[in-house]
Amino acid sequence: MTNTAYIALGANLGDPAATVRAAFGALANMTESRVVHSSSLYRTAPVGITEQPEFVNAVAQIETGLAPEALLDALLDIEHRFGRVRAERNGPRTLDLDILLYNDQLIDLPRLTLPHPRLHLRAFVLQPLAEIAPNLVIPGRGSVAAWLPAVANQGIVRL
Ligand code: A4P
Ligand code: MG
Repeated sequence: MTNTAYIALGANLGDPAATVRAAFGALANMTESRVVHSSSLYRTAPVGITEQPEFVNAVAQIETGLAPEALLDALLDIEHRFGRVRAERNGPRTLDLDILLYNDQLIDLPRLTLPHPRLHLRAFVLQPLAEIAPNLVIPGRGSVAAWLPAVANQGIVRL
């Protein structure tokens, strides 16, 4: 379990807070993996399609023996178990799990981009990330803390 990864959790259908809490448990049960830090839950205004329910978002730091694509498969499997139906991009979802960072790897595959290409633009990712890893540097982009002021206008409340 020598790799460190950060996972973004998001939900805005059903009981999103309960879903995100249960999803932390599912991450902890992934093969060859353990959750090292869990952020607080945050209630966040929808970004992209704004005519949809508010989200609950959080971030987990994990240690894992899974390679990046195997980790993505494990996350997609958890999404399916939580009843995720993919309809419109950026639209409502029972559970969305994204890999934000995997060590300091840069990956550009059709099904996996690392670091997550939009993570530095979103308060719903940056704020929980800053809570559990204040000194984290996004490879190629600089520190999480340095990006926070740019998203200060995005609605986010710690639960
Ligand atoms: N994929 C590529 N890179 C990654 C990665 N680093 N981690 C691929 C996870 N998946 C990655 O994702 C589509 C495909 O992206 C996956 O099959 C995988 O192969 P998806 O989850 O089906 O689609 P999506 O999440 O709707 O699209 P996308 O582009 O991931 O959307 P975003 O940018 O993640 O935004 N507002 C608030 N407040 N909170 C939110 O959580 N989320 C979104 C989704 C929009 N607005 C939001 C929130
Ligand atoms: Mg996703």
